[in-house]
Amino acid sequence: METMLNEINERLSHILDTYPDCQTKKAMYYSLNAGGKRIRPTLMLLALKSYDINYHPYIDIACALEMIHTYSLIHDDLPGMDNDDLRRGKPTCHKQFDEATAILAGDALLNEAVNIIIDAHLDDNKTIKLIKCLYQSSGLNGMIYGQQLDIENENKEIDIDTLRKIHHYKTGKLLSCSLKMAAIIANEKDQAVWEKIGFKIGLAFQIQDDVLDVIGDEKIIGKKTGSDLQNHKVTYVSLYGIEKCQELVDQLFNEAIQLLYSLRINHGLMLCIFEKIRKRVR
Ligand code: GRG
Repeated sequence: METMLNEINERLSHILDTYPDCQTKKAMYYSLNAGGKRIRPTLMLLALKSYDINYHPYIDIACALEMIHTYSLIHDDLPGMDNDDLRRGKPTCHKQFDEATAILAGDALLNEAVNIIIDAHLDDNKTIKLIKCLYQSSGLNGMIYGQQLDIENENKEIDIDTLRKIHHYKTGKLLSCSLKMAAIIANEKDQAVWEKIGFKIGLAFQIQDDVLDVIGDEKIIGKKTGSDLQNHKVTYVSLYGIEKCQELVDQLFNEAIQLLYSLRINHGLMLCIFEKIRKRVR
């Protein structure tokens, strides 16, 4: 997995090298290299590997996923959105640079991600399907809708169904897209199962985020904990408590594993990454 991470990082740097030198490029570089866990590209490439497919021709597709993820974080931190000063223990993009540069860096990542997929020179039919999957998952039928729901429900006493819906779109869509993209390349018939697995992992991931906001280590997470409580935010923890949340996370991972076993793949790699995510402390 370490080699795969290095390959993703090297490729992202190489992609950035192709753009003209300017503040926007520096900000893109800054945010892409600010310590992200690379969960989405890693999931995609490991899913490909579990089909015994050589993942190297597809690293750029995985990089496109990380670019979309990074754009969403840069824009999410902006004063007009969450107005955060810190991400992963470092100043957010607009704090390190300025607001205009952060907006442009996010916009550039969003726009260049599609060019990266086109320039990967895959079969045309696959290219179109991959682009459709990525941009439907991140667009207004996906991540952006999740953000919209989150904003309009701020400071409201929402119920569990609304909370689940927010997470489904905001976190689940892009995460399950990572796995669905692997299926588009490897075996299109498996897409629906991977999508379901992605939503289970995505929800578990988000519940873990709520738990980490209460019991996580600030130094490891890279931001202040307790913010949900302070902002009177309805979370899985406020609705269920820590212990029940941990049970829910385990249950979601077990359901994801059951689904995984319905696929004709080498299961070991995915089991390994699921376990890593299940035990995550940041
Ligand atoms: C398009 C403006 C705009 C926003 C989209 C996804 C999103 C909405 C905002 C990001 C903020 C957020 C907390 C989303 C929930 C998903 C989540 C837990 C993101 C963090 O993902 P990690 O932990 O991040 O994979 P790293 O730091 O490892 O890259």
